[in-house]
Amino acid sequence: MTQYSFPDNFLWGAATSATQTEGSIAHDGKSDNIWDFWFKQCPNKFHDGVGPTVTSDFYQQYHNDIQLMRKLNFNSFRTSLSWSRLMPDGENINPQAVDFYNDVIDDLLLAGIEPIINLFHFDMPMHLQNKGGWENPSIIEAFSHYAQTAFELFGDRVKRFTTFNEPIVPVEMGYLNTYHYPAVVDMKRAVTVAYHSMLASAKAIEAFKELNTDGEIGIILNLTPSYPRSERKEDQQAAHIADLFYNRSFLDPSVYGYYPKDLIDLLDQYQLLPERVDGDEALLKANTVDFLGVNYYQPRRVKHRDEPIDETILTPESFFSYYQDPQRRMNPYRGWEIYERGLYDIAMRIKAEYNNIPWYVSENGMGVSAEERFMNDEGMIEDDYRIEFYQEHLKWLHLAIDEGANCFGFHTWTFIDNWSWLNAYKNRYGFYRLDLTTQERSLKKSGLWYSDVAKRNGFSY
Ligand code: BGP
Repeated sequence: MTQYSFPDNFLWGAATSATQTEGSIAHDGKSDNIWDFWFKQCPNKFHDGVGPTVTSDFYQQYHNDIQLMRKLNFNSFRTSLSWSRLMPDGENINPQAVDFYNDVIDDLLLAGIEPIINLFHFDMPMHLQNKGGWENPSIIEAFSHYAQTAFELFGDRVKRFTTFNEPIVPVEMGYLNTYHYPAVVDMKRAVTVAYHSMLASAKAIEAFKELNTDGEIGIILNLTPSYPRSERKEDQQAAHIADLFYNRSFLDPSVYGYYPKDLIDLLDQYQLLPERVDGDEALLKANTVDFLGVNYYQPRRVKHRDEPIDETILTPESFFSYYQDPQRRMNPYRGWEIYERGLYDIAMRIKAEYNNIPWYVSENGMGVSAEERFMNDEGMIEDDYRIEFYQEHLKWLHLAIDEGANCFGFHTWTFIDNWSWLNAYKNRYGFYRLDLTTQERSLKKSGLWYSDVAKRNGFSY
């Protein structure tokens, strides 16, 4: 048996987001975000017709849920603030939202759980989306005003904030395919959305630094290592381009404060560069992150694209193709590849190419359908597949840390089964099973296992 011990003060916990757990979407002054609006407009767009109204009801049940986290020996937990709850009209602060988030933060601290607070997790307030959302440059000021408000309200107790969770996702899902609102396909607009997100992140970081607190600010990125099909120059170039679009377009401005030259040249060549104004470069350069959160689910396997580029409908995939490695192992429910070593590769890359900046695994998890199949006589779901999934990722992470990776924690996705943007409750990820009829939470075997890992700061295998 090998003992896998993690560094002192390593963070153990889970992540989630406001929209996926809070519910109460029209309560206590909250205004609509794009999800609330879209669900009202087109419920059929949502899996099983289930929208963000059906959640684990964190808005009402946070106290109980935090006790459950404590039982699992969490020492940290990440969720997001709902922008449309905290500032329903973008200007005025909603006192009921302040009370709610204050209570959540205080409860977490009382339970010995560090709150990590994220500001944006896919949930643009509708009144801002109506003005163009991330496309309109005025969003940069609006976001930094919201961010500053959050820092002032909660920064006395929250020591780690993050500006965004996966900023590529609203770009990709909302502007390159039609899964998220506003569901358009337009690469030029997508690039603008990505650019404004990065400027907004930098502006929020500037506001944070001006407050001069003892806290830290980071960003959460879903990094997808891009592996070329072969050593051929063309496949390598395809992997390089996939990496530019999906990783480095957020990683480089966040950590270095500037964009990769290859990316700028490529966008320029296809007239895709966003409008830039004086001061943008300096803003990015001066406001880089203190730490990174890395969400890791799966890699990208890419190859040279043989078909000619159709300039009338450009997307990142105009410049490379995907291929399926016959050896790969899949999570058949979510359709994502399981490749644990990818986490090690990310860790080594951050060490070698990104100044070994402090980072933590901010999401990693396995969504599985129809888990009631695995329920034992005592009513516990025996999700050994999930335990194995985490164990294998943690082994690679442990090796990376041994080799000098500056990783300070591991958060799973997620704590209680939660609502998913595209799949509602089809794939479950939680340590606790959520009964949607009774709201009952029941511990899965993986939760029991994780509580032990968190307690012992590691595991033996
Ligand atoms: C991440 C998101 C989460 C969560 C998770 C699982 O990309 O940050 O919000 O949804 O993926 O994905 P899904 O719910 O689509 O299975």
